[in-house]
Amino acid sequence: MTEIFVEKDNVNDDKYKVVTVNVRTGDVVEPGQVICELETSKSVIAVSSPTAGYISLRIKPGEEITVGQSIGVVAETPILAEQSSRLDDLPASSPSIRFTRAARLRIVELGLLEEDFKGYSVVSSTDVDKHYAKLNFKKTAHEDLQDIVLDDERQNIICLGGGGHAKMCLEILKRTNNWNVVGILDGGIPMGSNVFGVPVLGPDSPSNIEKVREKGVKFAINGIGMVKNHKLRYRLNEKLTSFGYLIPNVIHPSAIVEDSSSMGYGNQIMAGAIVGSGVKIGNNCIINSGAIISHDSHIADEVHVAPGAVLAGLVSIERGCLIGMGVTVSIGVKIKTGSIVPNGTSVFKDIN
Ligand code: JB2
Repeated sequence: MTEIFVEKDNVNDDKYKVVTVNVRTGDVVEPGQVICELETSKSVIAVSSPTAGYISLRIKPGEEITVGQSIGVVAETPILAEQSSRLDDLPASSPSIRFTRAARLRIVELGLLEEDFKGYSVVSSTDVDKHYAKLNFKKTAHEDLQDIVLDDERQNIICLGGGGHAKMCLEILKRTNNWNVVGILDGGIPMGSNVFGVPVLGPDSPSNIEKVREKGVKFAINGIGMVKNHKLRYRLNEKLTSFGYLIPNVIHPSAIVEDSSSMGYGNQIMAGAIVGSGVKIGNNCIINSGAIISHDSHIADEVHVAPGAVLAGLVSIERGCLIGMGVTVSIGVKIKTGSIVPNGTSVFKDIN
């Protein structure tokens, strides 16, 4: 049985208001399926099911809930789910510090310890990332940046992140041949190692980002896909822009981008994607492998259209949406800011 905790979306909030509840007790849910929406002081956030199974939620629209509170469970059987919904008031297993599931996973991923979070009452994955960044920042003196070799013939560019998505971006940069990737900034990969021959220079501490810029590197690419935490991706874009980097569009040579389409900056159009006639794309979007954006559609900033998603003509996707793998969106449909459309879904009506 998996508890569903509400993570902190912004440091100032301790309470959220339940806007919608999209499931009923006993419904079968898929991992990533949006189960409810909560209003924070800044936006409305979608909460997704952490796993597949029978759901039981203990919240109602209009209710105010505490950040970090368990709002329900996903269980392997409907009976377990129902039993759990009657145990609302049992204390958490760890009365002093409570970790969200995502936080626990992140702690293991980053090699941290739960004891590192003494003094917290609730720990979210964002808290874990922040703690990790602080540790890295402390460890990183100004000179803890590997040397950079600039190229006079090509444009020099730095890549943030060296994981799965970054690899795909590096391949595009390599193929187009106009770019010299001077290095990768990623605190999660040992400094001095390399990804596809590109050296890992160190973490992306502000001093490192600034230092690379001062050495004359004007361009940067955000190589973080962060399906699970796409807000980190936005923050990195803001960080790069604030240090004066230009974030170019990178387009795989096998992608088809019609002449009549237009896009801002920082977009990543991956292998085999199709951007149709009259399509307008904002800034910092990922149009992932094999995705199809049909004619006259409008994709706002920071949208990720995952591999194999198909958008019909005149579709409008607002800022910060994640359109899952294999999703189909019917003609003219509008999907509102920050929506997460689960893998394989067919969307026939507007998501408001
Ligand atoms: O704040 C950060 C940071 N946090 C994690 N700054 C920088 N510069 N790097 C950061 N990272 C690093 O991002 C981690 O240390 C790790 O090396 C990398 C994330 O790699 P991963 O392969 O886990 O995820 P991804 O974001 O590259 O790719 C995800 O999203 C893509 C769209 C994956 O789910 C892919 O499968 C997916 N195609």
